Amino acid sequence: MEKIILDCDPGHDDAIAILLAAASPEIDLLGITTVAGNHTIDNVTRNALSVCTVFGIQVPVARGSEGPLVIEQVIAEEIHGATGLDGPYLPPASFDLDPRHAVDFIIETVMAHEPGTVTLVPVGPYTNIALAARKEPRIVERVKQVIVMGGAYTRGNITPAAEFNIYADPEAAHVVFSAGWPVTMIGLDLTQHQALATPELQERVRAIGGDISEFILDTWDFVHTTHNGLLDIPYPAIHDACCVAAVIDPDIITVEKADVRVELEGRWTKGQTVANFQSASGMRHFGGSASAQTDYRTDVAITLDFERFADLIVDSATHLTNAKA
Ligand code: PIR
Ligand code: CA
Repeated sequence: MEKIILDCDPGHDDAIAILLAAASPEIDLLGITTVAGNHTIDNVTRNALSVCTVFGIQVPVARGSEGPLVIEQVIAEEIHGATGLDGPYLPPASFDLDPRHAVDFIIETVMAHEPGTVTLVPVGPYTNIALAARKEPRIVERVKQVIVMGGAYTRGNITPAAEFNIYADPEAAHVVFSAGWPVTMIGLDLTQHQALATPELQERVRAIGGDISEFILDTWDFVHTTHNGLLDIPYPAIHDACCVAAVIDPDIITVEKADVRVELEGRWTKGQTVANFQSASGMRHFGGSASAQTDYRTDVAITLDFERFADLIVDSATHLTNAKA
């Protein structure tokens, strides 16, 4: 079993990431940490507890950072609504928050497990992860890997160049990409163009029946209406669950190595992830010279095995529906 901490800002697609993490036999979900992103920390934390309640699961949930490290807070209310998870019915929480701050939860959990065994899965802005790496640098060596949802090497969703999780806290993203731990970047190139809730997938979820099935369909119905006019995609994107799917089955994605840098100052490109896939030394790499430069090697996700991904969602929803009955 792969041990993970899911750091999230639920968030419609974050809820599907929680579903996969909680239901899959391949995953040991050590805890959920929350971060301000899609909405305020109060709302996303309340949503995380509600989502767990709907799914009939109980894991430690620790509340995290209220806002980005340096810039002013940006939220994605135009996509996720006034609660951050508008659409489905959100029941009151059936259990209490973990008393620790998310940053301390991450540090204590990573340090309490064997080196090389805990995977961090940040699917909101990376504020908590960056703070944890700064507060306890030993976690950088100790975690197994970091599989992030965020960035894009083709096009953005919040600006032409930038993806929301990076744009909402670019300095935190810089810390995560440059820390030295193994990073896999699952960006919009994959999540917004290959991981969509197609009519076929929606029908398979509908066929399960029950309140978990209804909840999932309601999340997709809501973002389908808010995507309209904002994004040129035909069906709701299931961004965050792609990272959990890649923990369950690394072969579900293909990756290519690149040196990924976060644009912190661009006029049109702030928050862009600039990915250098080129390794030949003739090119002027970052820093303008071909030599004597740090090379941050990131595994950048390129393609998704969508059929396998869809099966994981249907299997997870079926499993939790049966467990709840
Ligand atoms: C933000 C998101 C999704 C769509 C828009 N337009 C804005 C959230 C998702 O939860 C995901 O983690 C990431 N941020 C995708 O940019
Ligand atoms: Ca998210």
